[in-house]
Amino acid sequence: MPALRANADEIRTLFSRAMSDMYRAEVPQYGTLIDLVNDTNRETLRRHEQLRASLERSDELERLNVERHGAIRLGRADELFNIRRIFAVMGMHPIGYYDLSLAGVPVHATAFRPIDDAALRHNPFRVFTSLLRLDLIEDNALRTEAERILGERRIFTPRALELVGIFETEGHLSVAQAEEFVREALETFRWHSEATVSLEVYKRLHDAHRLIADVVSFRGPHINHLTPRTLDIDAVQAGMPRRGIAPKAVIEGPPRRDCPILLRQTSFKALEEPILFRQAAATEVNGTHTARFGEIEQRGVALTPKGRKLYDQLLVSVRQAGATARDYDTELTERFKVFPDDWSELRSQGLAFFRYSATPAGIEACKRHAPPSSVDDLVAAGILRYDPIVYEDFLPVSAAGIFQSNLGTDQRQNYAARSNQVAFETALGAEVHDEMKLYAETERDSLEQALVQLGSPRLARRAMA
Ligand code: OOG
Ligand code: NI
Repeated sequence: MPALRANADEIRTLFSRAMSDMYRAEVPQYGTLIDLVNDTNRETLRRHEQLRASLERSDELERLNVERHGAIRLGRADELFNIRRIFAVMGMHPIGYYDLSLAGVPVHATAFRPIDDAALRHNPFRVFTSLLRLDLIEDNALRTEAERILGERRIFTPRALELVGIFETEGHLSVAQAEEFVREALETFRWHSEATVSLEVYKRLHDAHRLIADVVSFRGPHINHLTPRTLDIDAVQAGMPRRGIAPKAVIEGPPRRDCPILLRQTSFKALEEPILFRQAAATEVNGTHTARFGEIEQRGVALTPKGRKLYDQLLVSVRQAGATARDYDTELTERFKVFPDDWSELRSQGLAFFRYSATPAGIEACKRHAPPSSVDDLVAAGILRYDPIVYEDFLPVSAAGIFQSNLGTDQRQNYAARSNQVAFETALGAEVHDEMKLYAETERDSLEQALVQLGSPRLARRAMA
C-alpha cells in the first residue's frame, strides 16, 4: 500500500505551529502578546458585526487564529537558495523584492508565503527572509573575515536537505516524512546561546552594523520574531503596558482609518540575552546579544499600483515634515486625509483590490431580467458585492522601522543605495513573484466567477472587456 501523502498546506500548518511553540517556550512575552491579541480580536469581532460578516465572506475568520509571520536573516547566497527549497515543501514561495539598504539596513529581502486563495485560507504563514549584503561592508578585512566565518557554517541539517531532495523528485512527502521534515527544518530556526566567534570579533562586526553581528556570529538564522494579526492594533498597543510589555513609540504604516489599507505594525524591544563567546585556547566568555523581539500587525486592503503610489507619496511627505514621535500620529493622520476612506471611493477610483461575489438577491433577479452590463451598474443594483482583498505582503519603510527599533539604537548607515534584485534572484535561484500581478489576478478571477454565477459567461466577457 502506498504511504499516505502529506499536502503542502498541512506541512505548513505543522511547521508554523511547531515554530510558534518553540518561540513561546523561549520568549515568554510572545505568549503574553498572543493572549492579548486573541482577547482583543474576540472583543473587536463582538462589537463590529459588519467586519465579522466581511471576514466571514472572505474566509478570513478561520485563518485569523493561526495567522503569523516571522523573520530570519541569512548570510550566504546558497542559504537563500536552500531556504527557498525548504519553504517550497510547505507551499511557500518568494513574493516581492525589498531593498532595505535605502533605509540604512544592509540587507535585501523577499517574503515566502502561500500564493493561491485556498492555501492562504488554510494558513497564510509568511517568513520575511533577508540576505545580508556583505558587498555593503566597506572595511575589506572585516568583509573577508565575515565571509570566512559564514563559509564554515551549515544551517540546514543533512536530513532536512535529503527530504527536500525526495520532495523535489517525488513531488510530495509521505505523512511520516513530512513530520520528520518539520522537526529537521525547525532546527535551522533555533536560538543558539553560544556564538561561533570571539567577543572581539563580535564587537568588530557589531561596530560595522548590529545586524552584521547578528547574522555572522551564530550557527544559524534564529527566528527573530513571530507576529500575530490583530483586528485592532491601537487597542493592542494601548493594552501592552498593562501586561508588562513596552511597545515602540510609533505604529508603522498608514494611520488608523475606517477602511484599513495595507499594513500597520508595531513591536516591542528585543531582549538582551546571555551569550557565550568562544575565546582562544578553548575558553569561553560571557556576553549578551539582542535580536529577538515581538511584533503585532493589522492588515488592510491591498492597494493597486495607483493606490500604492499615493500611499508612498504621502508617507514621504510625513517623513519630510520631520515630526517628532509625539506628533507623528497627528501629522500622519493629517496628510492621509486625501486618501479616500470609503470602500466605494477606493473601488471606483481604482485605488484598492476587491473580491467580487454575486449576491443571493442578484442571482434571483438575473433569472428574471437581463442584468445591466457594466460592473459599476451591477454593483449599484446590488447584484454584485465586493469585499477588500487583504494585503498579504510587507512594506519596506515599515520593515526598516521594525529593524531599527529592535536593533536597539537609531544606528543608521548611509549605504550608497544600490538595489540589486538581479543578484538577489541569482542567489535565490528563481525570480520573485510580482505581488501586484497576484492581487490583480485574484480580483479578476473573483469577478469572472461571480458573473458566470449570475448566469452568463457572455455577461462576464462583456463586463470585463
Ligand atoms: C525583519 C523586519 C521586517 C516586518 O514585519 O516588516 C519585518 C527583521 O527584523 O529581520 O519583519
Ligand atoms: Ni515582522
